[in-house]
Amino acid sequence: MTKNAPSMRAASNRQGLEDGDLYDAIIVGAGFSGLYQLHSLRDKLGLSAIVLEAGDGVGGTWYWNRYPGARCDSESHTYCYYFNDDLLKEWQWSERYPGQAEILKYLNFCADTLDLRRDIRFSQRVNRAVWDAAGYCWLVETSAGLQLKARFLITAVGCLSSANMPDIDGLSAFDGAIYHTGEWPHEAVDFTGKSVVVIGTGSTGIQAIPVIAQQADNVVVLQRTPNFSVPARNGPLADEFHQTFTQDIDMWRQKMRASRHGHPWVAPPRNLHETPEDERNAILEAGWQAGGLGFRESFCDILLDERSNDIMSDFIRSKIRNIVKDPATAEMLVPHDHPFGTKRPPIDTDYFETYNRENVTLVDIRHNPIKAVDRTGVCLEDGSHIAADMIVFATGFDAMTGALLKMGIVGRDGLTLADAWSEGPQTYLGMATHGFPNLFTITGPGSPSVLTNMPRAIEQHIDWITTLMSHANAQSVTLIEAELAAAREWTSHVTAAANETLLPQAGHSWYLGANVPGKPRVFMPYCKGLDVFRAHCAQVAADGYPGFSLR
Ligand code: NA7
Repeated sequence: MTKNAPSMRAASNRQGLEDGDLYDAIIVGAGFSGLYQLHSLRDKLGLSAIVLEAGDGVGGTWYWNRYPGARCDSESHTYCYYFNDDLLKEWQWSERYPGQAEILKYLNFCADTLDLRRDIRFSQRVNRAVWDAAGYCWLVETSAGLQLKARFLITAVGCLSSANMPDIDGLSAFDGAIYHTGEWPHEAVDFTGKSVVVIGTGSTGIQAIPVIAQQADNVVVLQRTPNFSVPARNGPLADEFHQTFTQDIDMWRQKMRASRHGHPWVAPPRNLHETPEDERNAILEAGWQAGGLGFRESFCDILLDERSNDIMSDFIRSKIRNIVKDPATAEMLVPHDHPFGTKRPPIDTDYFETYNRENVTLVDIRHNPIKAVDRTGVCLEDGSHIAADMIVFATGFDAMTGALLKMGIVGRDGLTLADAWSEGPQTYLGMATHGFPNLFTITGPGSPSVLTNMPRAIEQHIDWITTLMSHANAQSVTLIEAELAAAREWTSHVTAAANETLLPQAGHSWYLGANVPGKPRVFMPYCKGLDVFRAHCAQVAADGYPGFSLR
């Protein structure tokens, strides 16, 4: 143990900490990650931990993203905690894919069942966190003026939580209402009788546009890049589903553990381009009819072999042309600048069908960009004007690093996280950064995160971090820091892994940070698979944590 460093607190004396006292851990964020991390540290290790949350309720992503049509792309019975069978048995999902309100309710149920609220401070946005080398602790401040200190700082801020709002001339002069899907109001937004402009056709726009179109007077979609999308085939789940599921929880758990993405399926070992045409067409059609993210996994080489990807991409293109009745609109919707799956693949409910509605118009802003917004609508470069009562920005997020960099994190010797990552994030296993002792980033850049069914990646990270903290406690280790060489090597490996695939071919994807002006272009998520990553992390633990300095 480092001389004079405080040791971790035992369960028996963690009660009744005051604000000036030293916590074992401050966790930032009360979504899926923060809740489970609190439970793990407090209830499994008996440490003193507190969660600071910017919102006034739990839920994280699902607290903020309340836009019309907000729904998870993972199937309900897989998009939940698996660390506790009782939670799985007690909670019954109503649809194949859970909607935002239901997920939020689920996370509130978990927070209540596990009695987590008493250790969460709401309406506390962390805006500064400084490593105090003399005190061996993190000093954390919130915008509400709260100051706390803790030996460990654990970020549980999600990968997609910092809204990306384009800087458009004249936006503040707009007389109507402006919304960003990632910061949606808590009260219902009524589109009845309104002219609505939607900007963005990523997963979010693809979910929101069909729902808004059902209510609004007219909708104009401003599309910069056409996107692939596969039908979700959402629907209600029968009661029998829950009964059958709860009898076989372990089977589902094992299926997800065996999978690259943490979903309960594994791509069969068949290459698309080598499969005879009749056979592959039948497989693709069956996958399309089944719907969801499993479509991509009907063959194993979609992200590895351009020939196979071309066939799958063409299959989707032909579906778009079949669904959309107006040929000019259909052509505008057909993706042409990236292979399928190299951007986050959306799944939808009636997205392409929505363009057959009389009240929906698609406008290509790739060739005719937005020039400005004025009092009454959006002006395009060619001088045309689109009148609007409301503008909905479905323009995504400063993904994976945005929320972390906004927290004002300063590590050893005054090094800011922004400086440490000025050329792109450099982490060891996505969880630790050299120069930032006792800081863990759950599903940080360099981990599988957004390429997976998130709760599976979250549980893997938290279990691993919790085991490491337990090990540190047992060994009287008070400082844990990623070594520079290990972080460099891991980050190079993350890049090399991406370069073995087609993923970097989507040059404008947020996986690369390309959606935010000035952001370094680095492929951030680790793409070898959650199964491979889990095994690697387990080996690091078994070997005594090489790559970490434990003092
Ligand atoms: P995405 O996937 O980043 O999509 C954002 C969309 O907004 C995309 O179509 C962008 O076009 C468009 N965009 C972004 N900035 C602009 C500007 N300045 N002008 C016009 N259009 C713009 O975000 P989502 O919220 O849809 O999805 C994020 C993740 O959340 C999703 O993958 C799920 O994991 C949940 P572009 O393609 O960049 O040309």
